[in-house]
Amino acid sequence: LKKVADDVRTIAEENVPWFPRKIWDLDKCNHLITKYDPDLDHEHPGYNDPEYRKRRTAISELAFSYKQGEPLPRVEYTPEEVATWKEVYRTLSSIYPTHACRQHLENLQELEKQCGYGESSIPQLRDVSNFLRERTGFQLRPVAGLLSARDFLASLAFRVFQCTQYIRHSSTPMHSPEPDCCHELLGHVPMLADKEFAQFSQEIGLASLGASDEDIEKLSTLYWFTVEFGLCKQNGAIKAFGAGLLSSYGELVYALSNEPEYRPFTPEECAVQPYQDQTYQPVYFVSESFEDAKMKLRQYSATIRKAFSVRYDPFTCTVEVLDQP
Ligand code: HBI
Ligand code: FE
Repeated sequence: LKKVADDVRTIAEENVPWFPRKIWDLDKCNHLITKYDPDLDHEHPGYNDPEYRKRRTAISELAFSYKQGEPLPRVEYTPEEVATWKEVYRTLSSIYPTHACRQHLENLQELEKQCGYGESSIPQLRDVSNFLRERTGFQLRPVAGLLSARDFLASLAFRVFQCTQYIRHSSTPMHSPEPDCCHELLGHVPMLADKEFAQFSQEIGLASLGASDEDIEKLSTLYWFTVEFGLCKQNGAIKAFGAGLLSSYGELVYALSNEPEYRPFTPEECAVQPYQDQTYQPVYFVSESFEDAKMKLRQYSATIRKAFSVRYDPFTCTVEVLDQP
């Protein structure tokens, strides 16, 4: 009888997609999706600008050659790049007080005090990563562009956030088809400095490890409608916590305009909601709080079919794999 049970387990394990077990395995989580790459996407505002593409490639090289544990590369930004940053910073800062959630506002203030945030220079990932490590244990890692959802989510399990370092094209300061440092530094970083939100992010990552392609798709949709485009209730008003909103003036205004549809956050519903990344979202999910969203995510994660469970060991930066009882 025991023999049969062992065989069953072996078969289940063989079907599990590879996943990183230790933080250093993230060096292998580097599969890029090129759909919005300025060298290949004709719609990219930098497609017809060889100077921009050269610069974007040079900064991407820093990410390609990066190995876990090395000091994060510093980039000396050009006056043109800083001018783009300044415009983005100014415009977004003007509506944060009315549109951003409390955690974002408070942490952005801290970043201004402690991390050199402001409109006159683009913060360096190294300084920002050190700030986050102190706050929530999250660290940044440079990435060359859009990663596969599996690789991107896996890094969250280790409290590592994959962060682009190049900036959007100067002709479109209010929009970028791909993630850029404005999106990461203004949208994601202030949120990753919040303990409850950091925990929520890591738990999406843990749920993704070794999951089927179908479940990765669901988790990445869940990520999309929360970490990227999530809204939450605060003091009776709806505020934004999603980084895609907090880094896009147009969609941030639209999202809180009462024009789109609002639904209470339920992971089951959210995970299968079709979305598109070319225009504003037709529907947004509203969380009661990060605590509430985290508890709902936990219940949802427990329903994902896996032959094992995982636990993160922060002392060794490894994932322990436990057999389901
Ligand atoms: N890659 N660099 C980067 N940044 C993202 O925000 C990102 C990604 N790859 C996939 C992805 N987001 C989405 O699929 C999420 O829904 C996981
Ligand atoms: Fe993002």
